[in-house]
Amino acid sequence: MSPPAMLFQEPASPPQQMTVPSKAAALPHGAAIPIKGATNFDTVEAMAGKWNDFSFRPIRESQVSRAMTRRYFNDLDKYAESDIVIVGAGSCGLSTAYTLAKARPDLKIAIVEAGVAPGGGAWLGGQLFSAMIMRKPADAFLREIGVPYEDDGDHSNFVVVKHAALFTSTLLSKVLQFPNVKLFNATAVEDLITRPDGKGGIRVAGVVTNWTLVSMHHDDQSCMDPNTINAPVVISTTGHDGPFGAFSVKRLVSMQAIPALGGMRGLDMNVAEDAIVKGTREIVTGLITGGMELSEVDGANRMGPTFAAMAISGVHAAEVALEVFEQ
Ligand code: 48N
Repeated sequence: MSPPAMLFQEPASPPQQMTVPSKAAALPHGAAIPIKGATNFDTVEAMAGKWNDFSFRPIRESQVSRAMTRRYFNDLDKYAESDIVIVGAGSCGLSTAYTLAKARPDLKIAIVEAGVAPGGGAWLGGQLFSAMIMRKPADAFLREIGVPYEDDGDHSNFVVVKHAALFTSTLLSKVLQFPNVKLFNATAVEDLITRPDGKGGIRVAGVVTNWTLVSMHHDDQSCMDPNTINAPVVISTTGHDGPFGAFSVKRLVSMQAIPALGGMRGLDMNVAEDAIVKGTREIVTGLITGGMELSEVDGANRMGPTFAAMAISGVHAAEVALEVFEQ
């Protein structure tokens, strides 16, 4: 039975084909739109006083969208097979990335960071104070990456970076400039890719990722499947606190790849920092852990507001990873 005519009102005529709204839409990808009246300045100084006629070069919104999405999806494709994945872009993860990328420009290094802002806990010193303390000999890492610091001379056992953000922003800037490094921030590792290790256990062979906001809502939405990155080496530096803290080692326990976590112990600066640097290692085949995530595995003490161990644990984690590649 056909529905009554009044419910079935065919449109009078098919919608007019949308004409090309402007010449821009017909431009090939990335072509420059003819410059009409855009002002040109080679330096910021040259702009002084010329605001009445100031005008940016014209753009079409789709050009912005294509410039962003093309690059992002090219990177997703390129890093779907990475040599090394670093989970967590805190002070340890970034120090690891810097050391690795500098030593091996041939390796593809993907950094997966759950936060929109990388840097983890290293934007402030302690209790929201600005200055960052690093015990010697970690001042050597500061000189390596070009971070200025105050040093009271050889009789002093530590140096002071006047603002923790100076360390983190300098390190982040160096890491992001390496052509063989890609940072996927606002992206969470929500599982590990594993393979049998042939000895009854597992080896880690990559990471499972999702947008962090998606990862945080698996319990209130229907299934939102993840993405993956294959890599023979994963370096997990996910810290000891925060919504995803100590992620990889907790996951290794839940999949019974390691028996249990030691649980981070109380604060003891002298014991904690040496233990973290010395203990940085491959926890299971294919997964290296450093920084404060390690304190959860080993039951190491925490050190509170001193960051030397984070930087040097990163240097050690990079060395462990390179040994895997040199085997
Ligand atoms: O800064 P964190 O938390 O971790 P580390 O180990 O680089 O540095 C630790 C340091 O900041 C301290 O905790 C200081 C020294 N205090 C010690 C003490 O006694 O309290 O960085 C970890 C990063 C963060 O940016 C997280 O967002 C990220 O890892 N992260 C993840 N990213 C992706 N996927 C995950 N599953 C994930 N989990 C954490």
